[in-house]
Amino acid sequence: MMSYELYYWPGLQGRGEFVRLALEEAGADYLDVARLPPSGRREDANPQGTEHGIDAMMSILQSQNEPCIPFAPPFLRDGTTLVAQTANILLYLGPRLGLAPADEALRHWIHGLQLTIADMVTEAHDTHHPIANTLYFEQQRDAARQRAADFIANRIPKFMHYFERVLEQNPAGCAHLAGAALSYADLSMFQLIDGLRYAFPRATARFAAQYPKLTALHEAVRARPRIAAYLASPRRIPHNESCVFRHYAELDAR
Ligand SMILES: N[C@@H](CCC(=O)N[C@@H](CS)C(=O)NCC(=O)O)C(=O)O
Repeated sequence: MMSYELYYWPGLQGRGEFVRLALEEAGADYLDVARLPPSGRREDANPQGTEHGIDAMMSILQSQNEPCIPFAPPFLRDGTTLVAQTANILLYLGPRLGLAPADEALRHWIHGLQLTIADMVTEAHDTHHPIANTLYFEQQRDAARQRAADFIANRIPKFMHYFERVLEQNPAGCAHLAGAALSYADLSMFQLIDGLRYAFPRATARFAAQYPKLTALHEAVRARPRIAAYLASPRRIPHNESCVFRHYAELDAR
Protein backbone atom coordinates (compact mmCIF):
# COMPACT_ATOMS: atom_id res chain seq x y z
CA MET A 1 0.00 0.00 0.00
CA MET A 2 1.43 3.36 -1.02
CA SER A 3 0.77 6.50 1.01
CA TYR A 4 -1.76 8.99 -0.27
CA GLU A 5 0.05 12.16 -1.31
CA LEU A 6 -1.72 15.43 -0.52
CA TYR A 7 -0.46 18.50 -2.34
CA TYR A 8 -1.37 21.85 -0.82
CA TRP A 9 0.22 25.19 0.00
CA PRO A 10 2.09 24.96 3.31
CA GLY A 11 1.64 27.31 6.27
CA LEU A 12 -2.15 27.58 6.10
CA GLN A 13 -5.23 25.43 6.55
CA GLY A 14 -6.96 26.61 3.39
CA ARG A 15 -8.89 24.22 1.21
CA GLY A 16 -6.34 21.49 1.91
CA GLU A 17 -7.73 21.25 5.44
CA PHE A 18 -10.98 19.68 4.22
CA VAL A 19 -8.93 16.82 2.80
CA ARG A 20 -6.57 16.59 5.79
CA LEU A 21 -9.49 16.20 8.19
CA ALA A 22 -10.82 13.22 6.22
CA LEU A 23 -7.38 11.58 6.07
CA GLU A 24 -6.79 12.22 9.79
CA GLU A 25 -10.21 10.93 10.88
CA ALA A 26 -9.61 7.72 8.93
CA GLY A 27 -6.08 7.30 10.32
CA ALA A 28 -4.93 7.10 6.69
CA ASP A 29 -1.31 6.83 5.69
CA TYR A 30 -0.62 10.11 3.89
CA LEU A 31 2.15 12.53 3.08
CA ASP A 32 1.61 16.30 3.06
CA VAL A 33 4.07 16.72 0.25
CA ALA A 34 4.79 20.47 0.39
CA ARG A 35 5.97 20.03 3.99
CA LEU A 36 8.44 17.23 3.33
CA PRO A 37 12.23 17.51 3.51
CA PRO A 38 14.42 15.86 0.83
CA SER A 39 14.63 12.71 3.00
CA GLY A 40 10.85 12.31 2.55
CA ARG A 41 10.58 11.44 6.25
CA ARG A 42 7.24 12.64 7.60
CA GLU A 43 8.76 12.85 11.10
CA ASP A 44 10.90 15.72 9.79
CA ALA A 45 8.02 17.49 8.02
CA ASN A 46 7.84 21.25 8.39
CA PRO A 47 4.23 22.56 8.51
CA GLN A 48 5.52 25.87 7.13
CA GLY A 49 6.72 24.04 4.03
CA THR A 50 10.06 23.10 2.53
CA GLU A 51 11.68 24.14 -0.71
CA HIS A 52 11.90 20.49 -1.68
CA GLY A 53 8.20 19.87 -1.02
CA ILE A 54 6.98 23.01 -2.78
CA ASP A 55 9.17 22.16 -5.79
CA ALA A 56 7.58 18.71 -5.93
CA MET A 57 4.11 20.30 -5.98
CA MET A 58 5.06 22.90 -8.56
CA SER A 59 6.58 20.29 -10.83
CA ILE A 60 3.17 18.61 -11.11
CA LEU A 61 1.32 21.90 -11.62
CA GLN A 62 3.78 22.88 -14.37
CA SER A 63 4.27 19.41 -15.82
CA GLN A 64 4.53 19.09 -19.59
CA ASN A 65 3.58 15.42 -19.74
CA GLU A 66 1.13 14.79 -16.89
CA PRO A 67 -2.22 13.88 -18.53
CA CYS A 68 -4.33 15.12 -15.58
CA ILE A 69 -2.96 18.57 -14.79
CA PRO A 70 -4.52 20.21 -11.72
CA PHE A 71 -5.41 23.90 -12.06
CA ALA A 72 -4.65 24.62 -8.40
CA PRO A 73 -4.00 22.88 -5.07
CA PRO A 74 -5.32 20.92 -3.31
CA PHE A 75 -4.79 17.77 -5.32
CA LEU A 76 -4.20 14.19 -4.33
CA ARG A 77 -2.07 11.42 -5.76
CA ASP A 78 -3.00 7.83 -5.11
CA GLY A 79 -0.50 5.68 -7.00
CA THR A 80 -1.03 6.57 -10.66
CA THR A 81 -4.30 8.40 -10.00
CA LEU A 82 -4.25 12.18 -9.67
CA VAL A 83 -7.42 13.87 -8.39
CA ALA A 84 -7.98 17.65 -8.23
CA GLN A 85 -10.70 19.88 -6.73
CA THR A 86 -11.49 19.59 -3.02
CA ALA A 87 -15.00 18.17 -3.38
CA ASN A 88 -13.83 15.75 -6.06
CA ILE A 89 -10.95 14.55 -3.88
CA LEU A 90 -13.42 13.87 -1.07
CA LEU A 91 -15.78 12.07 -3.48
CA TYR A 92 -12.81 9.84 -4.39
CA LEU A 93 -11.58 9.32 -0.83
CA GLY A 94 -14.99 8.97 0.87
CA PRO A 95 -15.63 5.28 0.17
CA ARG A 96 -11.93 4.39 0.45
CA LEU A 97 -11.68 5.92 3.93
CA GLY A 98 -15.06 4.69 5.19
CA LEU A 99 -16.40 8.25 5.19
CA ALA A 100 -19.15 7.81 2.59
CA PRO A 101 -22.03 5.34 2.46
CA ALA A 102 -22.43 2.54 -0.08
CA ASP A 103 -25.80 3.89 -1.22
CA GLU A 104 -25.30 5.83 -4.46
CA ALA A 105 -28.11 8.34 -3.96
CA LEU A 106 -26.81 9.18 -0.49
CA ARG A 107 -23.28 9.55 -1.86
CA HIS A 108 -24.51 12.09 -4.39
CA TRP A 109 -26.43 13.95 -1.70
CA ILE A 110 -23.22 14.18 0.32
CA HIS A 111 -21.28 15.33 -2.73
CA GLY A 112 -23.91 18.03 -3.32
CA LEU A 113 -23.56 19.17 0.30
CA GLN A 114 -19.80 19.31 -0.14
CA LEU A 115 -20.18 21.47 -3.24
CA THR A 116 -22.46 23.82 -1.29
CA ILE A 117 -19.81 24.02 1.43
CA ALA A 118 -17.27 24.83 -1.32
CA ASP A 119 -19.55 27.63 -2.57
CA MET A 120 -19.61 29.16 0.88
CA VAL A 121 -15.84 28.80 1.29
CA THR A 122 -15.38 30.78 -1.91
CA GLU A 123 -17.76 33.48 -0.66
CA ALA A 124 -15.86 33.64 2.66
CA HIS A 125 -12.65 34.11 0.67
CA ASP A 126 -14.27 36.84 -1.41
CA THR A 127 -15.03 38.93 1.68
CA HIS A 128 -11.32 39.83 1.90
CA HIS A 129 -10.60 39.57 -1.86
CA PRO A 130 -13.76 40.87 -3.55
CA ILE A 131 -12.04 42.48 -6.54
CA ALA A 132 -9.01 40.38 -7.47
CA ASN A 133 -6.85 37.61 -6.04
CA THR A 134 -3.82 39.35 -7.50
CA LEU A 135 -4.32 42.44 -5.29
CA TYR A 136 -3.53 42.66 -1.58
CA PHE A 137 -6.39 42.99 0.89
CA GLU A 138 -5.23 46.52 1.66
CA GLN A 139 -5.76 47.43 -2.01
CA GLN A 140 -9.42 46.37 -1.95
CA ARG A 141 -10.34 47.31 1.59
CA ASP A 142 -13.43 49.41 0.83
CA ALA A 143 -14.97 46.77 -1.42
CA ALA A 144 -14.05 44.14 1.18
CA ARG A 145 -15.97 46.03 3.85
CA GLN A 146 -19.08 46.13 1.66
CA ARG A 147 -18.75 42.50 0.65
CA ALA A 148 -18.20 41.35 4.25
CA ALA A 149 -21.20 43.34 5.49
CA ASP A 150 -23.44 41.59 2.97
CA PHE A 151 -21.86 38.20 3.74
CA ILE A 152 -22.63 38.71 7.43
CA ALA A 153 -26.13 40.11 6.94
CA ASN A 154 -27.34 37.77 4.23
CA ARG A 155 -25.07 34.94 3.24
CA ILE A 156 -24.02 33.46 6.61
CA PRO A 157 -27.68 33.28 7.72
CA LYS A 158 -28.88 31.84 4.40
CA PHE A 159 -26.23 29.11 4.24
CA MET A 160 -26.37 28.29 7.96
CA HIS A 161 -30.16 28.14 8.14
CA TYR A 162 -30.00 25.78 5.20
CA PHE A 163 -27.41 23.50 6.82
CA GLU A 164 -29.28 23.58 10.16
CA ARG A 165 -32.41 22.50 8.25
CA VAL A 166 -30.44 19.69 6.56
CA LEU A 167 -29.55 18.35 10.02
CA GLU A 168 -33.13 18.73 11.28
CA GLN A 169 -34.58 16.95 8.27
CA ASN A 170 -32.11 14.06 8.14
CA PRO A 171 -34.43 11.06 8.56
CA ALA A 172 -31.59 9.13 10.18
CA GLY A 173 -31.23 11.76 12.95
CA CYS A 174 -29.57 15.11 13.38
CA ALA A 175 -26.14 13.87 14.49
CA HIS A 176 -24.98 13.86 10.86
CA LEU A 177 -25.72 15.88 7.74
CA ALA A 178 -26.60 12.80 5.70
CA GLY A 179 -27.32 9.22 6.67
CA ALA A 180 -26.74 7.56 10.01
CA ALA A 181 -22.94 7.64 10.03
CA LEU A 182 -20.18 10.22 9.99
CA SER A 183 -19.25 11.33 6.48
CA TYR A 184 -16.58 13.64 5.10
CA ALA A 185 -19.27 16.34 4.78
CA ASP A 186 -19.64 16.37 8.59
CA LEU A 187 -15.88 16.92 8.90
CA SER A 188 -16.02 19.71 6.32
CA MET A 189 -18.94 21.33 8.15
CA PHE A 190 -16.79 21.36 11.29
CA GLN A 191 -14.08 23.17 9.35
CA LEU A 192 -16.47 25.64 7.75
CA ILE A 193 -17.98 26.59 11.12
CA ASP A 194 -14.54 26.75 12.74
CA GLY A 195 -13.26 29.06 10.02
CA LEU A 196 -16.30 31.34 10.10
CA ARG A 197 -16.15 31.67 13.88
CA TYR A 198 -12.46 32.52 13.66
CA ALA A 199 -12.91 35.08 10.89
CA PHE A 200 -16.08 36.72 12.19
CA PRO A 201 -16.18 36.29 16.01
CA ARG A 202 -18.59 39.18 16.56
CA ALA A 203 -20.93 38.26 13.72
CA THR A 204 -21.06 34.65 14.95
CA ALA A 205 -21.23 35.45 18.68
CA ARG A 206 -24.78 34.02 18.87
CA PHE A 207 -23.99 31.04 16.64
CA ALA A 208 -24.70 28.40 19.31
CA ALA A 209 -28.13 29.86 20.08
CA GLN A 210 -29.03 30.39 16.43
CA TYR A 211 -27.77 27.05 15.13
CA PRO A 212 -27.84 24.51 17.98
CA LYS A 213 -27.64 21.43 15.77
CA LEU A 214 -24.70 22.73 13.78
CA THR A 215 -23.02 23.69 17.04
CA ALA A 216 -23.53 20.17 18.37
CA LEU A 217 -22.06 18.74 15.16
CA HIS A 218 -19.04 21.05 15.40
CA GLU A 219 -18.43 19.98 19.00
CA ALA A 220 -18.95 16.28 18.26
CA VAL A 221 -16.43 16.35 15.42
CA ARG A 222 -13.90 18.28 17.50
CA ALA A 223 -14.20 15.63 20.24
CA ARG A 224 -13.61 12.63 17.99
CA PRO A 225 -10.41 10.97 19.25
CA ARG A 226 -8.41 11.16 16.00
CA ILE A 227 -9.62 14.69 15.22
CA ALA A 228 -8.85 15.88 18.77
CA ALA A 229 -5.34 14.37 18.51
CA TYR A 230 -4.84 15.99 15.12
CA LEU A 231 -6.02 19.42 16.32
CA ALA A 232 -3.54 19.24 19.20
CA SER A 233 -0.67 18.20 16.91
CA PRO A 234 1.79 20.41 15.00
CA ARG A 235 0.22 19.12 11.77
CA ARG A 236 -2.77 21.42 12.40
CA ILE A 237 -1.67 24.91 11.39
CA PRO A 238 -3.46 27.59 13.46
CA HIS A 239 -5.96 29.79 11.63
CA ASN A 240 -4.11 32.70 10.09
CA GLU A 241 -4.40 35.55 7.63
CA SER A 242 -3.04 33.58 4.66
CA CYS A 243 -6.09 31.33 4.66
CA VAL A 244 -9.53 31.57 3.09
CA PHE A 245 -10.86 32.32 6.60
CA ARG A 246 -9.08 35.49 7.74
CA HIS A 247 -9.80 37.62 10.75
CA TYR A 248 -9.75 41.32 9.94
CA ALA A 249 -11.59 43.16 12.75
CA GLU A 250 -12.75 45.83 10.32
CA LEU A 251 -14.63 43.20 8.27
CA ASP A 252 -16.44 41.72 11.28
CA ALA A 253 -19.80 42.95 12.61
CA ARG A 254 -19.66 46.16 14.62
N1 LIG B 1 -12.47 24.87 -6.62
C1 LIG B 1 -11.13 24.57 -6.21
C2 LIG B 1 -10.43 25.84 -5.84
C3 LIG B 1 -8.94 25.65 -5.71
C4 LIG B 1 -8.27 26.94 -5.29
O1 LIG B 1 -8.82 28.03 -5.43
N2 LIG B 1 -7.07 26.79 -4.73
C5 LIG B 1 -6.35 27.95 -4.26
C6 LIG B 1 -5.74 27.71 -2.93
S1 LIG B 1 -7.01 27.39 -1.72
C7 LIG B 1 -5.28 28.29 -5.28
O2 LIG B 1 -4.14 27.92 -5.14
N3 LIG B 1 -5.68 29.02 -6.31
C8 LIG B 1 -4.81 29.50 -7.35
C9 LIG B 1 -5.58 30.27 -8.38
O3 LIG B 1 -6.82 30.30 -8.32
O4 LIG B 1 -4.93 30.85 -9.24
C10 LIG B 1 -11.17 23.58 -5.02
O5 LIG B 1 -12.17 23.57 -4.30
O6 LIG B 1 -10.22 22.82 -4.82
